[in-house]
Amino acid sequence: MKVSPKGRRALITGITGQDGSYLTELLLSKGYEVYGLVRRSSNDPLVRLHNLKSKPHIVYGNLRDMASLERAIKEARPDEIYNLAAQSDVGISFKCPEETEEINYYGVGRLVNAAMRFNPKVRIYQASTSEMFGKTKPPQNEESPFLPVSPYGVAKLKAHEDFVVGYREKHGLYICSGFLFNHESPRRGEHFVTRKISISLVKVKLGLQDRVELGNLDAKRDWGYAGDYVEAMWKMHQQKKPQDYVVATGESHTVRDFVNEAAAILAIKLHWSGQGLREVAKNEKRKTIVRVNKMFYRPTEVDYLLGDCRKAAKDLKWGPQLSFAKLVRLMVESDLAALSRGIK
Ligand code: NDP
Ligand code: GDR
Repeated sequence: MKVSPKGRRALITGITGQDGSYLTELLLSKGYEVYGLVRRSSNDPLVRLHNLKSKPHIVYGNLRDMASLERAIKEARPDEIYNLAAQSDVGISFKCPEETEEINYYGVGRLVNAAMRFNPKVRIYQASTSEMFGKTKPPQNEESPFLPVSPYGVAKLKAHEDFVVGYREKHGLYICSGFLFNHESPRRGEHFVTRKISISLVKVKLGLQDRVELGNLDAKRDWGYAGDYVEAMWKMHQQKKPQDYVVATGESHTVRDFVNEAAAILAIKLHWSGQGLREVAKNEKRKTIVRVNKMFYRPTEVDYLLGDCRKAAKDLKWGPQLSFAKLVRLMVESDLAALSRGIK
């Protein structure tokens, strides 16, 4: 018999991030009592949560601080934990590898140990990532080898091996990893490439910016919609046994494709020329709109991600709802509306 989620308690770490906001909406709509772990910040960390009709409970804590996690878990008394907190920027992980490991690896260990001590029956979702597949040839699925090439990917892989697979086997803990491929939305952080393109091209359209500078235009990513992906996280917690799942669309596009799709929505006609660091896209008036800047290249790159999510489709009855074209449109139109309001 299925237990109704109504009245169940969930703790979301990373609630202030993109996924945290969508997951909060989903769990509140299902009747969960939602607690969100928030770390102190000099800015308003709750900006993505302001428009929610009902509100989650906020508990202060940090994945770097064991005592704070123990306190948060004691207060939230969760049946389900969603560990979304991370230093999630792959590019920054090359610049801050220790901080990345501290949060994305040791932080997971702290959270899992604190949770298990409090309630050995707790269910934990760990936000694993396609970045762990790294250089592995596409399509990538649950059986594919892991070959991460960034400090971010390495830390996430170690967390998966030690605390997800390891604790499931050693302690019988209900813990699972979602190997989520890139997922985007109007709430995506502005330094990730999709949102950077969407905001920048809107600004170009409105005359607020001359051009956008990008790194590797040939990188291929399997981009889905964050609102769809949080549904898969929840479904992973409703299974009889904890298992790991790839969550993806099964379609891959280059960064250049994303630029073209966004530009077309804004009726900016782009003409590409040159190669590598000299590649540019100009508009009809021969003004440069996109330029490559090696500053945005990474020391090592994941070239091609393409997820095979047949296991999630079969077991979880999950599938992506929003196409690539609709996702780009959603992001561009949202930025256009917000920025147009700003200049009125
Ligand atoms: P975001 O960068 O939007 O959010 C990250 C969250 O982690 C923020 O709430 C941030 O808080 C919090 N956080 C960071 N460090 C700490 C810390 N030391 N203690 C407590 N909280 C902390 O990421 P997304 O929402 O995009 O991603 C969610 C998770 O899924 C991440 O773990 C990410 O690595 C993973 N993932 C994401 C994918 C994607 O395409 N979006 C794909 C695959 C995996 P603050 O607001 O204070 O910075
Ligand atoms: P990624 O996302 O590294 O895949 O990690 P990001 O959007 O940062 O990069 C995607 C690809 O675009 C290339 N790129 C650029 N990237 C950024 N950020 N800025 C640029 O100017 C630029 N130009 C080209 C990158 O080199 C890369 O190939 C995201 C994060 O959400 C992780 O937390 C998550 O685990 C993975 O997705 C799956």
